[in-house]
Amino acid sequence: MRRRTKNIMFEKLTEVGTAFRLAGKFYAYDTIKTGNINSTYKVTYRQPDGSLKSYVVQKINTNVFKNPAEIMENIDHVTSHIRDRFPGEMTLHFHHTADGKNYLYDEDGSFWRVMNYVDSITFDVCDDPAVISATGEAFGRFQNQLADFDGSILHETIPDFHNTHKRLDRLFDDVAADPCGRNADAMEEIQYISSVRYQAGILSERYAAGNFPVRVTHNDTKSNNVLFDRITKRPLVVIDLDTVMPGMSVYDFGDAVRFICNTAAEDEPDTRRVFFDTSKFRAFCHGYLGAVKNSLAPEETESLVLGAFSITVELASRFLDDYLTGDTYFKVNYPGHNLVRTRCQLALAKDIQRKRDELEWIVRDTLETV
Ligand code: GN1
Ligand code: MG
Repeated sequence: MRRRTKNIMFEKLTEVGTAFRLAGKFYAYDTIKTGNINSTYKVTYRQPDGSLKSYVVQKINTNVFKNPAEIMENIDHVTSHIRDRFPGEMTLHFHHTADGKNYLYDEDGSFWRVMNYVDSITFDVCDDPAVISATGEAFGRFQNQLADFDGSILHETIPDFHNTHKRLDRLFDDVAADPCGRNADAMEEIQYISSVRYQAGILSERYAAGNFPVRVTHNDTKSNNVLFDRITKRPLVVIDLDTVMPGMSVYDFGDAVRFICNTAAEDEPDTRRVFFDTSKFRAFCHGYLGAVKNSLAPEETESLVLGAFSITVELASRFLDDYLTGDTYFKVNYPGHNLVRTRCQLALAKDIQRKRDELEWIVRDTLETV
């Protein structure tokens, strides 16, 4: 059975590579397991001169991205902007099919794209303050690079993606309907989210009302979305541009620290191991604020910690909503995975709440020193 799946994948990836006119002979492929939505593979070809060249092939999850061609248009706009304005900067390079498209719909209706593989390392967990600071710097620089980019030309690839207020409304609608009879497993979690519902939704409400700076944001600032040079441990390029859309900088900041400052994995089942590490927070702030402090508005610097709390509650509510409605959005590795993720994110949100004063102080102190 395994062998059969392997052969099917091998055949499929060969077919995709041919459509994108990748040179050489298909040599090998690996599945890249990072990511909760799309399927990602590293494929390697032997070139006529005997050398090996690798590519990243991705199958986009069209249940999540309803109109994936729009993602590719967005990415084209964003990477062209960065290439034009910052010629020395590395950007993602996508391949084209014979009819000039940077994507392929195969006969099953699956959506594929191919980009060059960048030899690099990524960090899912990171304890090195220099690397954490460099991650902050990379996302700060990304924000700066898009500062004069006209976000109105971008498609909203997932409507209301980080509208926490709406996400929470949807969660409580689904709690009311309880379509899979799973509410009983999550009473404590539902109650906690209900108790912070207002607080977690304030920023998105202010943004929706036009009372918060609109920026072009990445919207998925996990540390493993920055590629690093293996030797120098310096950032090379920010990847995963699928959700670049107008949004709030404080959510990009918040999502990054939500991920990188967690003392455990995003889906750690033992919540006693889940804390928000203030030293890592300081390191991230150093890099991020060093890059953007001159362009942030006062209401942004004042909302960074609330941004971290809000986006953490938002993600918890998305995991929980997916659990309650039958696990149709995020890939799950075992039954109850989404509930485990929810509990982990809520443990983290509670720790951010507990440490709020200290975190605010770190932000203020960092702003004075960078
Ligand atoms: C998803 O698949 P990945 O890892 O790029 C999700 C993000 C979540 C993240 C949590 C389109 O991102 O919003 O923060 O999982 N992406 C989408 O790990 O929903
Ligand atoms: Mg992503």
